[in-house]
Amino acid sequence: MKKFINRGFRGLFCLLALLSGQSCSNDASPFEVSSATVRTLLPGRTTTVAFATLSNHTDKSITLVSAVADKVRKIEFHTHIREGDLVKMRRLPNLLIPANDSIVLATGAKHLMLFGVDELTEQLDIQFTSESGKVYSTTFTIIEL
Ligand SMILES: [Cu+2]
Repeated sequence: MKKFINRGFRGLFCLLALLSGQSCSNDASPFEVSSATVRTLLPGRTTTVAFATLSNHTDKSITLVSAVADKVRKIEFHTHIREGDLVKMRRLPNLLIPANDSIVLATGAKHLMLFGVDELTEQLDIQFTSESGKVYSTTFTIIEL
């Protein structure tokens, strides 16, 4: 249902763009990051997490294989798995966003894990690289817990 609405809105924007004489291309922003936040560092800590909604507006799946940011030593893709009563974090080799779909990185689910963070100010630019070598530059907002 959500997928249908998203497509409907995109179609509407496209139609409006065409009516006002502008071009309409689905390739304009093939990969979109929204609600992108990084939790501020706790005192004495250099590890934190980042959440976002990652949207793929293309007809092919996008597989993100790495993420980097200035002043961050390492960024890993993580997920949570339940083992009996325990919930553990597991590293994922990549993040796959299906064609014309979104994935949500959230508490207790998939997330970005940031290690060796020197400092966080208001924003953090994170660059994702896909399996096909495309680089996507995104901006995350720093939030308090
Ligand atoms: Cu984690």
